[in-house]
Amino acid sequence: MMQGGEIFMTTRGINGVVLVLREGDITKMQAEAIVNAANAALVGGGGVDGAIHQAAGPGLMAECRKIGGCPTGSAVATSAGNLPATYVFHAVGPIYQGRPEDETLLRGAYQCCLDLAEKHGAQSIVFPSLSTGAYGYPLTLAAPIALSTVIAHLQRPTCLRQVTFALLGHHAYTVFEQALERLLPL
Ligand code: AR6
Repeated sequence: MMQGGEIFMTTRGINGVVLVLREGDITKMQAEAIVNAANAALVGGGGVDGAIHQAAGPGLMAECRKIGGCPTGSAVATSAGNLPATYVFHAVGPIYQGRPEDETLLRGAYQCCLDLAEKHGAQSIVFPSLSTGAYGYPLTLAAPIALSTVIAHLQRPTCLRQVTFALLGHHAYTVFEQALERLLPL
């Protein structure tokens, strides 16, 4: 029986960088950069986007409005308002349609955030599972794409010391855990 308050977490070391899978709400997790699952117009919405804007306060939307938008498969940086972070990286994953481009765009969204982390010298970053809510990307397909993009990035020189995936609900956590076990068996 699971006890209330139990924290589900898995970690791996990659070239001295810690990769963490953690079940829970991304707005409750601490990192220098928090990744938002945004839309191309950067106008806010539900899911991660709603929770991040709610926790950050109205200044975040003002910054997004000034930027004006972000292509699918890419990401833009703002400050983090009231969140315990320095940056929010607003990443736009694809709306899943079962096309080969979906994977390229999903990889691109993760990679752009990793590149923004390098550009800003962020040592820690926390990702949600992009595109797997309102945008309908099947978790079992999205998890290995997300993880393999991060793992490949961490196999090269990086300023990152910790990369965390914040996974809402035990199902999402388990799917990521199984994908990680296949990519980096213990
Ligand atoms: N913390 C961590 N994960 C979460 C949280 C949270 N607080 N809330 C939801 N998830 P979604 P998308 C999970 O819909 O699919 C918005 O309206 C959720 O269970 O947030 O990229 C935007 O404005 C799912 O697995 O993002 C866009 O229009 C994953 O995070 C659109 O939705 C992503 O779900 C983006 O859709």
